[in-house]
Amino acid sequence: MFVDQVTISVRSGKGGAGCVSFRREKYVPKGGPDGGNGGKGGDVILLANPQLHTLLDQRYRHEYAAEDGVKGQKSLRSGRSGEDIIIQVPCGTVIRDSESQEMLADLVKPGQQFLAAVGGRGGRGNAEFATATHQTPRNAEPGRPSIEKELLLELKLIADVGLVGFPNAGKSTLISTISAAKPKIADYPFTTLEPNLGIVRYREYDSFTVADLPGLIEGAHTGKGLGIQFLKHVERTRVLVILIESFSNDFESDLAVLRNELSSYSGELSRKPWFVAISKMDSADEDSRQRVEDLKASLDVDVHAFSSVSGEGVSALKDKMWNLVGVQTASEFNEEE
Ligand SMILES: Nc1nc2c(ncn2[C@@H]2O[C@H](COP(=O)(O)OP(=O)(O)OP(=O)(O)O)[C@@H](O)[C@H]2O)c(=O)[nH]1
Ligand SMILES: [Mg+2]
Repeated sequence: MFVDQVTISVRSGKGGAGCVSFRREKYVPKGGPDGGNGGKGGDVILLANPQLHTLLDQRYRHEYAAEDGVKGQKSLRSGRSGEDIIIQVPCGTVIRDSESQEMLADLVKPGQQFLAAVGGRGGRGNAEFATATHQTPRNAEPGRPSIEKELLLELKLIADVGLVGFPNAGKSTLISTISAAKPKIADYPFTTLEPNLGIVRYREYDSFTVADLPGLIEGAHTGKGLGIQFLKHVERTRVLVILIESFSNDFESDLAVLRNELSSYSGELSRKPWFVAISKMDSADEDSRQRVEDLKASLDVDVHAFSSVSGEGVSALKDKMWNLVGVQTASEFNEEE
């Protein structure tokens, strides 16, 4: 199951109380204060783990509490600190305060962390309060309280390539052909209800990720079909491939509809680098082949014909994806510099 939004509550550990104690030894009549400090409460940390691709774990468990610090003890012994709790989430998880909706963190890179709730400091024991004039302090500090928060976690997949197209265009078939992903494929619309991520092995040592998205239809931005909610997952793909099947009667108008749905979602989506891929070329007749050629001539973006069934054009399609991702990555890199 693909889960892309979930609310969790987190609580850090309380600090352990400082201890009030006086040294008692056989031949020392008046021992000084020897109460140790309390231990710090555990932190709650969210950690981006590249092995995870959904917030499913957090759907099943939504309360997380770190351990409290242990109180201080006599003989100046400090209490043990409470254990931190580490919540593993997929890369691409955006963390918000569930009340204010304020964005607190965006865990994009593997290993990136967010300290969601810091553990309470331990209280100082009475030994720390001894001064030259006040040698027998009977006070110690309580530990600092824990912090509780409700967090909204939202996953926005990070893929290199996003596949966008009408239902039934052959998006899932393509991803199952070029990657090990095994999405459901069927000859009816809206087979894919949740995005699938596939890793495409490229040449010997390289790879890139492709997201197969649910089908888009005209009026999706007004809620038709599955709507455009899931387009949040293409917000962070580097490039888009717009898939149109060779059976289409009118490539240009299909393309215009799809482009319009993308720009209705956000201007940013429509500015992403993209090209067109015409699918199911194995079943294309002479007429469709000619229309593909006409489309190529009329557009100033690339048009690439392929078939997942016969394999025609698939390897060149991978090359195209790889090249466009490479160009885009290089320009992002230069922007960062
Ligand atoms: N002839 C032919 N049929 C194909 C090809 N690729 C996909 N199909 C068929 O087209 C139908 C739809 O394929 P899917 O991959 O499920 O399409 P989709 O774009 O993922 O559809 P949704 O998930 O509903 O949006 C299935 O019956 C596939 O077998 C192809 O290259 N050639
Ligand atoms: Mg599909």
